[in-house]
Amino acid sequence: MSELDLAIRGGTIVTASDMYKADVGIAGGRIVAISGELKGAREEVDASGLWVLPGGIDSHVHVAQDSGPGIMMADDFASATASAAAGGNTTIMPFALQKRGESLRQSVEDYRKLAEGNCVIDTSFHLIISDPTPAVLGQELPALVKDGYTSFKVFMTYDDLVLDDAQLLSVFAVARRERALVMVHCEGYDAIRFLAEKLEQAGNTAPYYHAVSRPQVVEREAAHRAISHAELIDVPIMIVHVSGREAMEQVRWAQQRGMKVYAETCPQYITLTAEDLNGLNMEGAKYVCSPPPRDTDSQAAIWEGITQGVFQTFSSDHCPFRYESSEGKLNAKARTSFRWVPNGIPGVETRLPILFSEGVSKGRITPQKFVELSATNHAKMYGLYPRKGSIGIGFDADIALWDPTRAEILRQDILHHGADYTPWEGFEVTGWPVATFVRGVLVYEDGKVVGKPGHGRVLERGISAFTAR
Ligand code: DUC
Ligand code: ZN
Ligand code: ZN
Repeated sequence: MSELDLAIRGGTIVTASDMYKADVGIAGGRIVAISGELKGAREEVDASGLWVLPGGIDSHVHVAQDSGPGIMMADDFASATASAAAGGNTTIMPFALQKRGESLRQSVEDYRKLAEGNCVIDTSFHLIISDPTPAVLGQELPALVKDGYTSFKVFMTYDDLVLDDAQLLSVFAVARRERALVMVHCEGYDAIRFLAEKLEQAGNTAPYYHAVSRPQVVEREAAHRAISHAELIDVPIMIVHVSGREAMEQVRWAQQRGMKVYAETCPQYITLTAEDLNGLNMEGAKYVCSPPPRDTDSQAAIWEGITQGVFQTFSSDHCPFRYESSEGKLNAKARTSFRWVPNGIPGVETRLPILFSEGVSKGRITPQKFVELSATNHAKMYGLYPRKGSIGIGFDADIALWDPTRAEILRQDILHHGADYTPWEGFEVTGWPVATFVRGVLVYEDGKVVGKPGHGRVLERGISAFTAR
């Protein structure tokens, strides 16, 4: 008599370290058997010719996040998790945003209500700290870390979010004490403001000037400052969405000095350039994100960083706004200046095909490195390992069945996100997710999201494997 709920037969399992042919047996939502040939299961899936990957974990996405007056994100939890499932992902990690003057705990509770009952795949929240008051630093943050919110993001730019150096240091100190992981958005507030004002005064207001107002030096300076603060406090940090050569070199420099400085990069920084913001009329707004895409030298530098191990994670930074919308990219003020174009692009569904195609199919990285960058390291970095992030006995049965030879052309009309465009319209990829299972339940198959909102859970997390002392 079989105890298996599901057997996935004949596929090639890929983990961050291995690649081999075996069947996978699942019971109670977990992987309970891996063997040459498994006998008997209530359900069977034929994975011949396919790769059996740990489902993607996208540790940097924005969903239903407050984006300022009159601006709405294009995805709620139902659409974001459906889109993520269709892209071969099984967990996403969005941000619960503290608005200034608000309690962090309240922000998390409000955000949780938006997610619960609506997710197709699992989700887990980072925190965004915009107001590090004594109560937040002394009581709320430590309590929230204990409750499983073990990572938080801080910003070095944006009027409503920027922290000054003293505030950054105070947050870093709490992170050190609680062994939480701080994610840092490295772009310098004052320099950006200075440049943006000069550009506007000269009448340079088109979306392209968004990139001009945030050059690499602005990111490099902020990265160096964050690294210096981390050294002072002696705390590990994660520099998110590293866009180009200059910030990558800062991270590499810190790592070579033995510091625990970690880094993330994203699809936009290996495939797009600032020239994409230079479209006709307002078309460039479709590519406005921060930091902005750079140039081909920076794309090469990001690959250098990926292959040298400078980057631990490859995330989407999915931050979707509709283009043809008064609440999105084409809001009333956006035509008056790049400053009013909401920052962010959709990408949760296209992250894995782009990394696989540009990385594995083009011979830049191994299949194992792909798994490390897309799933395993996200789980380790953010305290979900060994529950998630690999194919092994005892792991949640979060699995993407992947066709490594399937060629597709990325187009808006095949995607499931709430945005009305993709920055990768017409982009050719080789390698495609054909099915996604979350805790053993099929949520996506061949173009269709079949999972029910509510199957996805909101997860608490443990302490990062990368903040261990
Ligand atoms: N930072 C992000 O991480 N995402 C979107 C916009 C931003 O500035
Ligand atoms: Zn950011
Ligand atoms: Zn982001």
